[in-house]
Amino acid sequence: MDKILRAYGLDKKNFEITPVATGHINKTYKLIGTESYILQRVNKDVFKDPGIIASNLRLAANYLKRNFPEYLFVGSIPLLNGNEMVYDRDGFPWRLFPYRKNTITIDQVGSAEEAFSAASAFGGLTRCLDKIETKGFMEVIPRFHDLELRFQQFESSLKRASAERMQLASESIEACQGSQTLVDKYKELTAGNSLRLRIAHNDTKINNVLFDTISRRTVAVIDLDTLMPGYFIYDLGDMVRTFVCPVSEEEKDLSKIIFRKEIYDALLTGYLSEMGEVLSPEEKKAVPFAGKMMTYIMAMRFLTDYLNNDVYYHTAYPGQNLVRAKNQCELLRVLMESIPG
Ligand code: GN1
Ligand code: MG
Repeated sequence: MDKILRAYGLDKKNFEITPVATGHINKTYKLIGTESYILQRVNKDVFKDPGIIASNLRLAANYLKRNFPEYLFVGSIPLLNGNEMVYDRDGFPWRLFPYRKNTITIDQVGSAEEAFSAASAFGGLTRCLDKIETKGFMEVIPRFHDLELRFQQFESSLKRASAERMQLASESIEACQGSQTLVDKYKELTAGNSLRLRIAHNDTKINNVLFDTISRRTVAVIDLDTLMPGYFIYDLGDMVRTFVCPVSEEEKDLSKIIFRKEIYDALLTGYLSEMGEVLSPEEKKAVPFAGKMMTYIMAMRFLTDYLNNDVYYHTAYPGQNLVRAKNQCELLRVLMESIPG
C-alpha cells in the first residue's frame, strides 16, 4: 500500500487506515487524515479489462461536465503521472477516491423519504445520461445483467456441482428452476425494441448512495464501475431488491423478508420524478417486472457461485452464498406475490 500511495504523492504514515467490509468483489479501505480518501483494489478476476472502467467513466464525466455542470460525479483521483489506476506487483489495479466528510451510506432503507431520495438520485443519473451516445461505452463485464445468460450459467453449474452441495441447495435449485417464465418474459421484452439501451449504473444497491449526515439529503451516487449500456429495469430492479425489504441479502431468518409497500411506492415515485418523462410507454409497462427480474438474477448468481464452490463472491463463512441464495429466493417469492403485473 506504501508504494501505491506514493504514486498519488501520499504518505501512508499520515493516515489511519481501516478496511471497509461491505463490497463482495473489490477490497476497499478508508484513509482518514487531514485530507481523507477511499482506496480500492479492483478485483482483476471479475474486471478482466479494468481499463474499460476508466474509459467508460471518462466518457460519462466529460459529457456531464459539458451538459450538466452542476452534477456531482464521483470519479477517481488521478495519479501524479495523470493515470487513473496504478497496478501493484500482482497485477491488481488500485484507485483513489475523495472521501466526502459528513456523508454516510446506509445498508437498509429506514423510511419512505430515504427510498424517494435514493431512487431520485439513481434516476437523476440516468436522466442526465439519457442523450449520451452509448456506442463509445464498452461492457466492462459482458452480458452482466442478461437474465438468459445467468440462467444458462446456473444450469451449467448444476452439471458440475458436488452431490453434497446439490443436496444442501435442493430447495433453492427447485425455486430457481421454477421461475423460468421470468427468463421468457425477459427474452420477449429485449427481443423487440420495447426497452432502450441506455447508460445504466448497474449496481443501484441502497449502500451505493451517499447521504448527508445531518440533512439526510442525497449527495451523490457512488460505485460507478459497472456504468455501461443496460436497460432501465436493471437499475430500477436492483433498487426494488435492496430497498423494499427491511433486511439485507445476508439475513438468515427468512421470516424477516417482507414487502414494505410504502417503501416500494416511494421508490417508484422518486424514480419516476426523474425518469417519468424519459421512459417510453412501453418501458413503463416493464416497471412491475424490474424488481422480480433482478432478485431472480441475484438468487441465481449466488446459487451458481455456491454450486461452483464459491469462486466469485467473497465469503466470510462456509455456506454464505447458499444463505444469500435462499434469502433472494424468498424475496423473489414475496415480490411475485406482492407486485401485480
Ligand atoms: C456485487 O461488490 P459489490 O457489493 O459492489 C456485484 C453486484 C451484486 C452485489 C450483491 C461486479 O457488488 O452485481 O448485485 O455484489 N458486483 C459485481 O450484493 O459482480
Ligand atoms: Mg459494486
